[in-house]
Amino acid sequence: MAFKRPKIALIGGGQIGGVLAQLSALRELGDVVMFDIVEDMPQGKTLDIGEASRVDGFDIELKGTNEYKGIEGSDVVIVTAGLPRKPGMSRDDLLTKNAGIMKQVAEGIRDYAPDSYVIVISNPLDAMVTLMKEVTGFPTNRVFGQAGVLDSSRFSSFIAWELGVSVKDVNALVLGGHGDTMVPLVRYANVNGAPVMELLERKYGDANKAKEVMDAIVERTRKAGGEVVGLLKTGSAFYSPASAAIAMTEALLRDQKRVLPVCAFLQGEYNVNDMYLGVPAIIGGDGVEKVVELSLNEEEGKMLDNSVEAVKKLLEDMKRLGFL
Ligand code: A3D
Repeated sequence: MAFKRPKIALIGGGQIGGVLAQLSALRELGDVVMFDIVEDMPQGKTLDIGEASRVDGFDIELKGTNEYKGIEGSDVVIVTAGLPRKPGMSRDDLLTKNAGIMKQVAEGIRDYAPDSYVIVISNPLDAMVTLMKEVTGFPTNRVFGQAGVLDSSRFSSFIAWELGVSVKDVNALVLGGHGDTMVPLVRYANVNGAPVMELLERKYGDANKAKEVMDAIVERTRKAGGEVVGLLKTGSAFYSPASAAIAMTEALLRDQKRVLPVCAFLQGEYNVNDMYLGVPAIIGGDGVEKVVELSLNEEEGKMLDNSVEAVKKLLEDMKRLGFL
């Protein structure tokens, strides 16, 4: 048997899809095929990235396609297909459009890459991952979503910037759905083991001020996506979401057993049944290998319940619109 490079399919060749392709190549994670419905665009983007292969020094093949047949044999599929909200569009209109796209994408993956592991990034994330699982019928360890790696990276970055320490030494985790109800876990946040709240109290010499600063960091984390949108004016964050999904892809392809916050299917963990939610999980060669359970205090538990309710509402909307 000859060895061959892994194959990574990107469904959606927009802003995030482009960075995913470039990062996959720079890290030599595998050959890349980019699928999009826009004619010639994925071919052009992948050609452009591929033409830097000599400069960047990667032996990776990049292709663009407008046909699902092109994703045949893919080991990993990363999904960013979707439409942004347009003026005058209601929340239901947007959900109907994006769920329609996701259904189509899931059918393509089911038919042409039946053995693949699927990472969904498209919003509304928790609903789109659920639909992906329903339509493909893949086991839940092979269908998961990216949100928590990014939300946690944002939380960690804000803490590092506030404390003036290297972000490499910050460990901070965000649980829950990808939205305003996400749960940044302040009590577990630490700098190489030192609790962040203790460090803030030492910095300010005042527990109230430390709490105020942390509350602002938590709020900024919850609204970080909107902050970027507000500055960009058109489109949403794309570099950091792509980096986050690449960390997950690398953990999978290199069987790293990393503990990453991902949108995973819960069956009793965190007292949640048969539902996708953002939680830490071991990501290795078999996808979501195990959900890692943290003990939560009453306040954290309540915040997570609140997030679960928000995701449930989203799923009910999907049912009402005939998608689940
Ligand atoms: P964008 O640049 O618009 O790219 C989306 C691409 O999807 C476009 O190239 C479209 O042509 C393509 N597309 C549309 N319909 C189809 C279809 N039926 N099949 C295949 N491709 C199709 O968006 P983006 O790359 O900035 O964002 C992609 C998605 O990620 C959006 O849903 C965002 O809301 C979401 N997003 C999620 C996060 C998370 O952390 C969860 C962060 C940022 C963005």
